[in-house]
Amino acid sequence: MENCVFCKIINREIPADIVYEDDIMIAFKDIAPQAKVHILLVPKEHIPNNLYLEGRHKSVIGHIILKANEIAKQLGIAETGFRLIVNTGPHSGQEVPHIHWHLLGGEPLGRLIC
Ligand code: D5M
Repeated sequence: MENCVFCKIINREIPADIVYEDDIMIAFKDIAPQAKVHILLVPKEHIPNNLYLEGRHKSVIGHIILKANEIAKQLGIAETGFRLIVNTGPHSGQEVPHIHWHLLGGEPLGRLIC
């Protein structure tokens, strides 16, 4: 998708600190971290937000959520715990209209974040 910052990262048009990638998704460090560890998990398909998910995306969603566990383990935040967040639409504060899961951890988290 033209002008989508996350599509540009996927297409290597802009740089990112990538921690994981496969055919379905990419994971990279958030540019403005809100916790010691703050990773964004992003499907390669441009899906604007949670409301645009369809039945055919079930395997993509499952893949990303399972990979979140692996990435959390790889980054050493699994045992102490982490949070996965998906913002959807204006009231959530969603800034980038390409669905993504925030993976946050590495320290105790406040109740409201992202
Ligand atoms: O979260 C969007 C998140 O995306 C926000 O935490 C900043 C992050 N962001 C924006 N641009 C970049 C780049 N170029 N690299 C890494 N991270 C980025 P939202 O849920 O949409 O509010």
